Amino acid sequence: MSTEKAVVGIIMGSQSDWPTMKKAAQILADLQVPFEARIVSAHRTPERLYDYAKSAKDRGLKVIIAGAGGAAHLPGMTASMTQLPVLGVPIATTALGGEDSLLSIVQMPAGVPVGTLAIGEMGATNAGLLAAQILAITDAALLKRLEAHRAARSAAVAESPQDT
Ligand code: RP5
Repeated sequence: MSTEKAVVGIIMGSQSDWPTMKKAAQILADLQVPFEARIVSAHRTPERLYDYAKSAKDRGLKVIIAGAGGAAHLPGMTASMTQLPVLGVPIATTALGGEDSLLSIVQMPAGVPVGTLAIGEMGATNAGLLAAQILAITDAALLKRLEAHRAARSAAVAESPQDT
């Protein structure tokens, strides 16, 4: 993890969310975006959530990525206490496959937005990329790294399928 001051905060409701949320961390590390990762539970550590959301902007964070599963209140509650953009990642669940997480996060009533990504690792990766794209609006060097990342992915696509 970078020792530079974090500009992206990755928060998650449980240690069990980390295997998913570490995809967001990985893409941010690849793009050299300083981030921090914390466990902050809306229902188990509500005071930690309050302190985190209220202090985030003053501590220098610019975007928050929040992952949670089940009745996933963490992204919405975080968004209610900060003006920083909050990107929500629905964690896949065993009971309902993550549709519970998705609907809990995406159906925010008008007025307090959460930018909701796909369920699971795809969503976590894209949350990392989207956070970087938001930061790249005012960071030309980061924009170049994003362009290189996308170009490398394009270059990796073969023109014709091969037998494996
Ligand atoms: C949510 O409950 C967490 O975000 C996690 O996805 C889910 C299950 O948590 P654990 O029981 O694994 O701690 O708060």
